[in-house]
Amino acid sequence: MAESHRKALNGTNRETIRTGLSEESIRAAFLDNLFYLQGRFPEVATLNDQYKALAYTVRDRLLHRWVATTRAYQKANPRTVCYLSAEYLPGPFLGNNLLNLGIEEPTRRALAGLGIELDALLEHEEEPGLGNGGLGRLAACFMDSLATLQVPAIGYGIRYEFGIFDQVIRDGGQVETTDNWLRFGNPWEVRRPAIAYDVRIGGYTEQTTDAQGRFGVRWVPNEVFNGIAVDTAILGHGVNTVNLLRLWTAEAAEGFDFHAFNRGDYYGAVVREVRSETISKVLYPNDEPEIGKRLRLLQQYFFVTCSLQDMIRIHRTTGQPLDKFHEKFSVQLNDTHPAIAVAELMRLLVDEHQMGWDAAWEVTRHTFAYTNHTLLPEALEKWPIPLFQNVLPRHLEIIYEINARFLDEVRLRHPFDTARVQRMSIIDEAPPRFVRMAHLACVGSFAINGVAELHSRLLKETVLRDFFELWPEKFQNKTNGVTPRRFVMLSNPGLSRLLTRTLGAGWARDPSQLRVLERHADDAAFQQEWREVKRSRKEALAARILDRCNVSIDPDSLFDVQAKRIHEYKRQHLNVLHIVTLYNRIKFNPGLDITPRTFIFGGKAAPGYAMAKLMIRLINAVADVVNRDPDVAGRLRVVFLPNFSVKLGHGLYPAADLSEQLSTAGKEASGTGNMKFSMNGALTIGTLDGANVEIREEVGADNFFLFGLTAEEVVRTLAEGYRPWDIYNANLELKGVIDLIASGHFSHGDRTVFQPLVDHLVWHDNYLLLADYAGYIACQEQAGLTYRDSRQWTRMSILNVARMGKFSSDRTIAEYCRDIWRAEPMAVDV
Ligand code: 4GP
Repeated sequence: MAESHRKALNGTNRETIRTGLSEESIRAAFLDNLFYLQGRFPEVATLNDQYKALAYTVRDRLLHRWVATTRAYQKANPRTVCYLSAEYLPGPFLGNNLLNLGIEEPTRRALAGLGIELDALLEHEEEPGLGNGGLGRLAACFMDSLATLQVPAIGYGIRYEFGIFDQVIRDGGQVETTDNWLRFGNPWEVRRPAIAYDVRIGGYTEQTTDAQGRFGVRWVPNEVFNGIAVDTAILGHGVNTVNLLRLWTAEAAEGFDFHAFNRGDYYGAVVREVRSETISKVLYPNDEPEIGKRLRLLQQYFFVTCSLQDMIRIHRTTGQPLDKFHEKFSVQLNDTHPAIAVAELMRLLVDEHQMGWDAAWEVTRHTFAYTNHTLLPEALEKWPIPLFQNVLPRHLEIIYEINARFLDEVRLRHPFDTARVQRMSIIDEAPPRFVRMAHLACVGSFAINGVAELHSRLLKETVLRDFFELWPEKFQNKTNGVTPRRFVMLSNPGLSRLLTRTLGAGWARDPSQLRVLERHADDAAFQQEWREVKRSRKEALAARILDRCNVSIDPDSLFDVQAKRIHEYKRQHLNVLHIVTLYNRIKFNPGLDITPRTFIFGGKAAPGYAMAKLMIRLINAVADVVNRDPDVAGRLRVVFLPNFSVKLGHGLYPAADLSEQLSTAGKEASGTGNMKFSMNGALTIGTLDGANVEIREEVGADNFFLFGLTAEEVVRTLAEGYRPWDIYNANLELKGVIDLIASGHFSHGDRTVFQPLVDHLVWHDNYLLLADYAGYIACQEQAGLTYRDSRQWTRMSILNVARMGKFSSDRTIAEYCRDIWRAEPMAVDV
């Protein structure tokens, strides 16, 4: 045993080594884990060994609380929230767990004593990118808030072997590479081979008769495989509650291929195994039509059936009958991805547990609630019937039955209205016929919600209007929120310290306390400290950008940031039109006095979304020219930060001065990046869309840069026959910008590169960039001028933070608990 190890263990017993929170216990535990789990001693340990040893040290402290929580839940049998989500984007765990355990400082010292820097280990962690963007990150914020509010909950999902692709920028364009996040193993997960369920696929159904002469249905699948539980502990902040994130991984069913094997078909069996494991192999991108993606439907069914079987198992351990299932569990469908759950629960209850149809339907429709996350028609899932029939023949029968009964209800309410019946049907009759998953979700749920006030209203008025007319009582709004622990405390420790010194430590759990900051908004000394915090985050980001992108940026310039998925509706190209406008202005007037700006972009485009990829190419092309042009040096800089992730977000939100929220009004369901920026003191330039509306209401119109058409004006403009060509011709500055892009100025003289984008703007422009251009440019001018008045800007920044309390995900979760889940907190002792 290494001398250092022996010394560290001296006088420490097993209990404190596993659970103690002092510097000494942590150091002893770290060395113990380094030795026994990694087989290393300090002198030879690699960074990865050190990271693992620390992660296990922290995990021990979680497990202690996890066991206590499970015991407490077992004893009290509380009502439990189950969050079904095909995506989770939790971000790195190490820092967050240290924060929630309250042991960051002793850990830092314990490592420093061994000559190891905590920050290097934090940086080393590879995050699970098991989501595309907002929807997956929201699920992770909700898990954090559920645990922090001590609400019994399980998050169910898929343990993708490859998460969202890694983005590399090559020759100015996006290149996707596989995200091999499990390469070095994942110290946070615990595999539970004993918690495994059969997943059946394909085949046919047949009628059966039991001994009492009752008819039933038997599903004879042609494939069976297993879903195995892989658990991650989710600790609340400053509490002992550890909830479960249970992700399923697919494996060949044990014994299923014995046949093949006995016949000597060893390779046949192995191939089948490979095929089963493909199910949880890779995360699909959003923003691409999924029609025909059989594997995607398999994934959805896979995690839904495992999760429901797991809930039934848990419920049975309580000794309660299955007709009380909905009293034990409230199951939230995170968008339509898990909507097959409605049919699957019916199948499990009726076919597997011999419940009558009506009783099973009573349970089912009191179990589920559905959250919609998008109004974009292309994102509303529907599955072609031939595919569905092929994969889930029994579920199709069940859906037909649910639909027949449902449409009878519609006919009773609206006699003679066949158009309505067709519109509302779960089956879209247009060839080849489709299953509409949103309709299945609406019919099978007792509550339906949007994610911001405007979005919930538009849902009722547009996509789900018929359902709203039928069941107005089901409809609710739950405005999104984000966790202030990860997005302020963890990612912005300087701001966090300033807030705690000024307000006391309570703000992170009760962010309404931030309001007290209003009193300090004009205090010159406080303002100075506020600016220093921002400045230090900007310097850190500048260093990172220099390191990763080899571009040097000036921390005194205005950091103007847009970080989110790349999509036409999010209008990163409107931002580019502004950059080129400034560029042209300086070129025409070299002495022009403008506020120096650094434009920073981050975000991925779906691999099959050509226009979004062209937008990335445009950003990089403009960056390339602008950053090399001596005429604009010191005034304009443009950076595309590759491979945006939660971890990169930690460095980006605190460093931003201006947050770009440019979506065409009516298109962004809520947005959550907008909240993260504003909570870190960035001011927003944005449209009246999604949660921007409510952010502006909270922070005050004077502290928000508003531009653009309203959702109603957007609809009207398009209905009246929108002609972007006319706007292009009428606005000379805009024309100059578009012509410069079209001329090949940013593409080495090649006029073809950006032609599809330019043509689309001047001839179609269905996201109305040109209509909003003039307003946006004027608003940006205002923002630039305001930035020069640093007292005024700082005041606005302070007021933004002071008034963002509403957007803590704790508020959102408390509302879900009260209005939808009827779930109560339950404290856990250790
Ligand atoms: C996103 C929405 O686009 C975003 O507005 C919202 O804030 C977020 O969900 C969480 O509700 N949708 C997705 C998706 O990420 O994949 O549909």
